[in-house]
Amino acid sequence: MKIERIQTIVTCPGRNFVTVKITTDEGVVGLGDATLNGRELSVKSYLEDHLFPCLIGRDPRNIEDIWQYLYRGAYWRRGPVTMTAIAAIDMALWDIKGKLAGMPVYQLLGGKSRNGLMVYGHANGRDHAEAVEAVQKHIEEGYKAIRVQSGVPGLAKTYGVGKTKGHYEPAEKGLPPEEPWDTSLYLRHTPELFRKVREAVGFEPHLLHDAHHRLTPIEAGRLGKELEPYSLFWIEDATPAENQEAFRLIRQHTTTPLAIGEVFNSIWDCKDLISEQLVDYIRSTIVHAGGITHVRRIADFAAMYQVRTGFHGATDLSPVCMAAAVNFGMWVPNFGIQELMPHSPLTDEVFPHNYRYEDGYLVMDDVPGLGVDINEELAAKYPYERAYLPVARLADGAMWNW
Ligand code: CS2
Ligand code: MG
Repeated sequence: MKIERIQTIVTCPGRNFVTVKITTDEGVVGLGDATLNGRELSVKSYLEDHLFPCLIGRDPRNIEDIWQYLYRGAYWRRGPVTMTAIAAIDMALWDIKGKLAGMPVYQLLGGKSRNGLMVYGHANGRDHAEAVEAVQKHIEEGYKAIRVQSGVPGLAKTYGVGKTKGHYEPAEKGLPPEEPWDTSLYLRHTPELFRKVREAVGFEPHLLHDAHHRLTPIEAGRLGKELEPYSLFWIEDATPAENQEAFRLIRQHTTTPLAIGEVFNSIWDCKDLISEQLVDYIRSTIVHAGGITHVRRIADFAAMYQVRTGFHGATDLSPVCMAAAVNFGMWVPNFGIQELMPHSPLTDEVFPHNYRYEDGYLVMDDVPGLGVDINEELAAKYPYERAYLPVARLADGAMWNW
């Protein structure tokens, strides 16, 4: 069996997605997500200019060898562009293997460990009252876990909160928008937000919060400590982790669980965080961390230290990645939670998929492969549109982490 054809499909049904499609000489098709928000075309070029020529004629069943060939064989290892490109090919090969076996990918990984993946939804409010209302709405919709983000009084725009009520989409068309940031305002208002939410809905729903890399380690320690009375499921991305040691300082000050990893692309980015038990949840997901083959390695390593998965699932992860994540989550023994930020109806139409939300969980049927498709005719109607994530600046104009 041979890889006969391999191509990328770029589409923008409201936001940009890059998809890899591999076709075998027997006509079996596999799909992989290759979307890297705001840097989409670099991955497309990496794939088309450098990887595809090496793949034609290879046996698509040799997933491990192809992974090693693309990783070890590149000499220049790691990095978000490389690892997203490898991930897309890996996903497509698992999809093909599942279709060949007539089994869902979770069966190939080892079978079902659970009936569904507990998800967390996004409750966003321009102010605390609106955030409380959004939490209540999620509870009515059956969510067992809810991430809460609110506008910060004094800041014109805050990460995680849309311009209009309810809707939030981080990337914007055109050049990168600039947003203000002020840590002291944020730290003053965030504990108050969670006090109000707990007062309104009690302690049953799990509550999560994303600090989106804005804090220094000691500030993160303080926030974690001040949020302890509200019993959070996690604080995410409390501080950047280029320096993994930073998390030692946070750990010394708080028992609020910590999650990190949506921007990581390799096991080496989280090796010390995991082995020193400096975090509780690892968020690196299939599309940005080398595919199922590599994320499985991260998850198994994490299991040794009681670190659980909490995969990234924002709208920039296409339904192809979400289908892979659902298969993975059905199997992985140390599953923690899965982020769910529903795609637009148009995106769902371009990528028909089997997984679905049911009463707080993502579930899927017993379908071969990943259980996701692409409507190429519809995709072709929505060509790529330049879009970027915002950048953040402090009051004096200096750049900050967005
Ligand atoms: C966020 C993302 O969902 C999350 O936790 O951090 O919205 C993130 O900003 C985007 O996915 C970036 O592409
Ligand atoms: Mg995040």
